[in-house]
Amino acid sequence: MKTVVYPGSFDPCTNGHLDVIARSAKLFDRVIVAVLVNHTKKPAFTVEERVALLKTAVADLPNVEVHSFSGLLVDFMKQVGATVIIKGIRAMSDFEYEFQMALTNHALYRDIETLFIPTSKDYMFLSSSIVKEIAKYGGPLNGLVPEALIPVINKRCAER
Ligand code: COD
Repeated sequence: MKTVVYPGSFDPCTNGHLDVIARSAKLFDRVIVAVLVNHTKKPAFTVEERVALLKTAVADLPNVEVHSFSGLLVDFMKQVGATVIIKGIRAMSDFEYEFQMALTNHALYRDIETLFIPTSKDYMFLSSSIVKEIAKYGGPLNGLVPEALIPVINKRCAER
């Protein structure tokens, strides 16, 4: 059984993230979405809230689980017995950062491989920051995040 881990901040998850998750779920037996407990950044959503939003969004994907982790990703990978990291790539700027992370994670744990999934063209511009910016000024989030999450995201971003 091939287990892969898709790590991120997911603050909040977007349709870009969910596209990568759904495509990974078709390729692998088990996909673990791993939400980073950020100690340095101040996220809009707590880790529990980010996990809950993701769980709602992936409810129809039976081979997808949502976990949280802190510390090094490679240590989490060892804990869950996975050796493949999935990363989404939008642009060359993503690639440069993700390439460095892939080499670092491989240097930290030789069994680890990182697989890059290119974004779908509809989500090339999409990020959690863009979603928060639109929501803060009351703009429409339709098509950018799952419909069910829109009220929660709008409420939090309006409060900030
Ligand atoms: N289309 C496709 N992919 C996308 C899109 C989109 N529209 N938006 C985002 N993605 C991809 C990103 O490229 C990334 O691969 C993933 O989705 C998650 O994105 P974010 O922004 O939610 O998460 P990041 O980039 O902040 O996550 C960073 C990690 C948590 C993966 C990283 O900081 C980490 O592994 N931290 C743990 C400490 C560690 O082990 N560091 C490495 C060694 S120093």
